[in-house]
Amino acid sequence: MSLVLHGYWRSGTSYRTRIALNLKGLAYTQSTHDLRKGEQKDDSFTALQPQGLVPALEVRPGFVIPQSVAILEWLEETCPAPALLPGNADERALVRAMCAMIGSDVHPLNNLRILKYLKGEFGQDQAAIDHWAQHWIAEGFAALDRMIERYGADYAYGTTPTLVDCYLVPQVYSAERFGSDLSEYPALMAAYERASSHPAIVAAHPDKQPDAD
Ligand SMILES: N[C@@H](CCC(=O)N[C@@H](CS)C(=O)NCC(=O)O)C(=O)O
Repeated sequence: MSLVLHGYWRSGTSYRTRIALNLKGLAYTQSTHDLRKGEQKDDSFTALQPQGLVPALEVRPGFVIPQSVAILEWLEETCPAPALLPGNADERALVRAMCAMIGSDVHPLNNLRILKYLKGEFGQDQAAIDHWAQHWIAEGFAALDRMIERYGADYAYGTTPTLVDCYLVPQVYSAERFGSDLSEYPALMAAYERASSHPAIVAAHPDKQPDAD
């Protein structure tokens, strides 16, 4: 299997995907699409991902998976060890719910195209944009903190890394960039600190990527 991750070093969803690939111990190469230059909208990339959003995982010629949630689920199905989902259905549902708190209810509201739209269509300045991002992060993190308090041990869910860590670590990175106050989420931040020192997760950090500047 020769995997190509189409992404961008600072993209949270690319970061999420790199964490899962690294935790699974899979080799991959990266093809960068510079979001600052709008390269995600180039025809060569929208031929692979019609939305023009990174990431996309090229598995083999002619087979590309768009959407990080689909990529992560595909990785879990095709490379089951080490497992990033627990063994029983109840627990898997909880892990997926915790992922969705970030993946469905926080990240999409803070995505580049949303923020650009707020700026361009509604004339919002950077302070208003940061306020907007901080608001949705605070709402999502408050709920997730309670879930981690209840279900986390060393990691956000249980004692080993799960898909929740793939979502959590990049979202904290993003929250820090938006200037969020993270002191109100002790369980979440403890899980973040634990996960972000895992070697596979360290290696996925944006600053360590070949396209980082
Ligand atoms: N639901 C998508 C979201 C992907 C996404 O929002 N990617 C961002 C980077 S984190 C992007 O490509 N933004 C480019 C843009 O907004 O034009 C996924 O999880 O893959």
